[in-house]
Amino acid sequence: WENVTAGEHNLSVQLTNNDHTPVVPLAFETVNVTVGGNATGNETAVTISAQDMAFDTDTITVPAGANVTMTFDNRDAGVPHNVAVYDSPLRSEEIFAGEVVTGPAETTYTFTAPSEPGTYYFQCDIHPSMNGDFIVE
Ligand SMILES: [Cu+2]
Repeated sequence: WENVTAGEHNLSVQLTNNDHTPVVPLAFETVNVTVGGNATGNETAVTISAQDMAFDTDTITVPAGANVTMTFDNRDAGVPHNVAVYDSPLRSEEIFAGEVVTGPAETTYTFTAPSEPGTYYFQCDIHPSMNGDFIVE
């Protein structure tokens, strides 16, 4: 499994007949798993999509220093987009620049958020009018 949220999960299997009724005697097993992050538990997942030349959000918020998993869904057929994070709209410092994908396509970016809380900036590098605040808190 990918993109499993942090926390406790139960995984269960049960043996059944072809019609999905349980075999008798019952045969099943359950395991409890805890999905954690690193020692600080600082994992976060965000999703963003692009459609009709616009992102579906103008704000992305992540914890400071988090290991970010960003699922990006480009729904614009034949149009290349990415998501890139900079220090500010002046883009004097690049924090992360995601690979450009041509829609319809979904991709997963992973990067580390700045350790310093504040309001940063994200945009599509191909279409900088697609942008918003990348908030680190
Ligand atoms: Cu774009």
